[in-house]
Amino acid sequence: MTTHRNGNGNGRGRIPLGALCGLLAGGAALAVAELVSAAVRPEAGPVTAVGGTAIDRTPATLKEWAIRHFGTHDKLVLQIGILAVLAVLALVLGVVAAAFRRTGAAGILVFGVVGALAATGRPDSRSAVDALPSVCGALAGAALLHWLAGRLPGPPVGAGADTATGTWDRRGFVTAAAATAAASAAAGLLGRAFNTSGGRQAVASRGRLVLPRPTSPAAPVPRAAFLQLPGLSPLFTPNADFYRVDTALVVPKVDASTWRLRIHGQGVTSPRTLTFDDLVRGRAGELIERDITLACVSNEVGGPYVGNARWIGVRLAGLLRDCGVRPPSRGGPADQLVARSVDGMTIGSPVEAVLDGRDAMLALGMNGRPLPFDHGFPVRMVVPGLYGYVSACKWIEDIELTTFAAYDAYWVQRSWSQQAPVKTQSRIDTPKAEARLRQGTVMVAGVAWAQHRGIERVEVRVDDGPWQQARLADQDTVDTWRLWSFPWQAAPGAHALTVRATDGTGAPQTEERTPTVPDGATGLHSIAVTVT
Ligand SMILES: Nc1nc2c(c(=O)[nH]1)N[C@H]1C(S)=C(S)[C@@H](COP(=O)(O)O)O[C@H]1N2
Ligand SMILES: [Mo]
Repeated sequence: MTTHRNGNGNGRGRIPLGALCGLLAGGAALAVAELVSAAVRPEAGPVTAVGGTAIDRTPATLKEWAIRHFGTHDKLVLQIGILAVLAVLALVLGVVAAAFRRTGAAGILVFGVVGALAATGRPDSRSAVDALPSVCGALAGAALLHWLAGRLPGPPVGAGADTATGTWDRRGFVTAAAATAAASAAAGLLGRAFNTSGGRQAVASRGRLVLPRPTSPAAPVPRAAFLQLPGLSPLFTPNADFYRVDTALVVPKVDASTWRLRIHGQGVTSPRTLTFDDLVRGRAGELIERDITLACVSNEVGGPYVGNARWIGVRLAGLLRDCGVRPPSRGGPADQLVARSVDGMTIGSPVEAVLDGRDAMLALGMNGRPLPFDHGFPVRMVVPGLYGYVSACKWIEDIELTTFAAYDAYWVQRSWSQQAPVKTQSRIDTPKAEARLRQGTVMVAGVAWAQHRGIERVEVRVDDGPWQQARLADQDTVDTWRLWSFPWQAAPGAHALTVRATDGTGAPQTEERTPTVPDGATGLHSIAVTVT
């Protein structure tokens, strides 16, 4: 039998009520942290910071698994996972607080320290102020738990140290809980609203941008390069549909008017710091417009992480030469160009490739629009023929010339190759895998890419039959993917359709299946369909 105190509280419900207090305190902590992060930096919020740290520390295999299963939602899944874990821990701390309220409250402070360490340890953290959201949130949560748990009914186990200030009656507790939850929700939503509308300067600077007229426009696209069939990718991927792969839990919002790009390092005889205006006005180098297909090394055979766009930007080779950079083949000391982004990503490209005459650029326009924030506004790199993780730094702010021997960039530190030219690939877009089709003529169609080598031939195989030539749409450039189609006389039954491409050097796509790690998947895309 439990002791009666103040005539109303008996011990029943002390544990579940404690758990509820824990949840309320945890929610309040996150809400306060969210609100404070709006004043500090959205990226400094504890969930974002811990999530970012988790992304950086996740082994490549697990990351591949997450991308494969959750696709572009992998980050949302991660954040929900963190919140779920925090909710369970808050419940536990609440139960602890019901017995030992100082210990429970101290537990919340420990989480504050973890969040603060994660926030200040991020590569984009520039000041200890980033600890504030976690610290303020934890202090608020701990104080709240201490207060709520202090008046729970029944005797606290650790009663010796804790003198209760009274006991909640039912109405008092419900009122306190509801008020706390409402205040947390309001603070959290307010913080969220500030955080998402944040970067107003950045949004304004993007809105003001009028894309410059390129001095070297893209060559006209042959009319026969376009091919429109239901289910087939368009030649140009609309910005809104363009795949997105990056480690940013909060998309960086960079103000173009204060943005700077520093170019420095080995063999850079005249280091430069460029403004956005320097790029737009052509003072940094020739403005070129080019059609380039971008592909992710994490793309599985037949996967979606590839897209084609028309980019406008400054030719990187001329700019680097103006800074004194020479390719290794001409005696330059640096063989690696390391691009660094505002969010601390590092991407290393071979200097030789960047200077070999291909259209490597600092892009500021994508399909006739300023770069979308998701795709690197204000400036990103694009290098035809190399996977994104070794070429396409978004939100770039620094270029350092160094060597592959001296430095491993972000993904290379995580078991990917230092160098990764795009592998020849082809994909069936239509029909879809497992489609049920009517017998007769079925249009099989898709895309094939081998950036900077071009696509020379695409063939389709039905079941174990012979390879048959597909019809190729015209080539736009060797740096773009090529659309193809194959009118198939489909007979009833279950069938497998397989595609293979041959690149511009005459090398057929390899049939050997290899995983995406360490330098891109190989193998043929094959789908099963049923014809009735
Ligand atoms: N700052 C930054 N740039 C980045 C990345 C990143 O995580 N952070 N990911 C790279 C990878 S792996 C790819 S495939 C391309 C994807 O570009 P997209 O999201 O515009 O399609 O961006 C590259 N640039
Ligand atoms: Mo990628």
